[in-house]
Amino acid sequence: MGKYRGKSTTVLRPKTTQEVSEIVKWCNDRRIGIVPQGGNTGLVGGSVPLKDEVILSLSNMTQVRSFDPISGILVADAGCILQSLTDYVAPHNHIMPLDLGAKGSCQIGGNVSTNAGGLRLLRYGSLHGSVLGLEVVLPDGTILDQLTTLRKDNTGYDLKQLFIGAEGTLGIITAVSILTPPAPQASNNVILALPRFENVLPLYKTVKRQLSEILSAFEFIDRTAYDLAVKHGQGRALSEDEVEGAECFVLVETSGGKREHDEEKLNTLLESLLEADEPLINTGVMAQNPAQFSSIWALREGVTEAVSKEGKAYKYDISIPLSTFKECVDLTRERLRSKGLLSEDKVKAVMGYGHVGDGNLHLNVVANAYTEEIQDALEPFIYELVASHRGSVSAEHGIGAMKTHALHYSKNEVSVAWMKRIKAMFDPNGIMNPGKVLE
Ligand code: S2G
Ligand code: ZN
Repeated sequence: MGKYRGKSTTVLRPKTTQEVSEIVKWCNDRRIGIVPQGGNTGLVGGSVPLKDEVILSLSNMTQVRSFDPISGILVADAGCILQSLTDYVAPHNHIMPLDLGAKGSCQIGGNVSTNAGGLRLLRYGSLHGSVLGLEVVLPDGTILDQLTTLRKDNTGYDLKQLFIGAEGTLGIITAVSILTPPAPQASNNVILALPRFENVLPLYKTVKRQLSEILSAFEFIDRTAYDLAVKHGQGRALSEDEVEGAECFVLVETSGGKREHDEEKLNTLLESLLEADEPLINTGVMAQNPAQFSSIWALREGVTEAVSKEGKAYKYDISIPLSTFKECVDLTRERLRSKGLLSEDKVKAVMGYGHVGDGNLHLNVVANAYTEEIQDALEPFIYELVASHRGSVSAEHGIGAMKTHALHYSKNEVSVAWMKRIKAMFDPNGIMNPGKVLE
């Protein structure tokens, strides 16, 4: 995004856990700050130095340590790129339990460290469930080997959970043991054009009921986000007249065991939606082949890239009640308009897209430049809006450096105080990703 810039004299690229351990011990003894860095695809500045910290890159740790094609349990170095692991398990008819637009460069260690959500959480759950074990180098250099490949292990406190989502502030994840699900025999998707956003909720209810176990993703894109994705060449799933009059779009993916069975379910769903007295959708297009399946996904996954090509993005990754998604986007747009900031030369677009099934809205404001005027108009306005709905100021992107001051909107004082005690216990010298997550 070109939003976070650090100054560091040194990047270290260790090849083994032992080397990571020796580096960390050296830095800890000398109070030298460390920024652990994976694919550097984060969106809240979590992997960028704030002062002169050493960057410890995991990019040279890319070994797959083991894979059991029966259980689907994969043990891999933290620096393995998500797409590489997807390609590794595919011939064994398995998939990774997470998928996100940054898969070509994000690393599994960073995914776990940020508890990345992505596009498959609705079906395969969060990394807190699919991660079975971790190998972590603690701030004093100690190697914490919890790299179990056990589905069940109820022996004492589940320490690994502390590092999932800790954003490198409690230690450096050097290897991950993760349960990969069997690849669905058949996947398909449809893109639906809706006349009004209000239809998303009843549509979600209908789709869940009709597709039930084969539903694997339910994503929405508002019209502004759709037009931007098409403008920047991120796929064109619908024709002009199919888009006509649509206020937002929904991408539904199915993953099941039998293509004919799943397609019959999808066709029945589309027919029932279109034949209803008051149709919830204007139209829908179902992928007829792998290329069209990818093109429909490219539209949703490509919004991030389209936003970055359009301008400077203020990204608010929030969890709020589904019924308030559109209101939050509209209130933000009105806020900017009331401040005289909604114009081609200041704020070009305000849009919403995201994971309906997870209650996760990606509220994005695209500006010509990052300015204090726009920042002040957006914050704390948006955080207060989220807090008014008892939502989360960070659904999946984490806190990083961007939201340390906003943590209190979603976590009470007692919770933050105990987080600080845990941080002080693991990292008394404060060398591990300083200035991130906690103030
Ligand atoms: C998504 C990716 C980052 C963003 O597309 O689901 O999590 O906010 C986002 O564009
Ligand atoms: Zn997302």
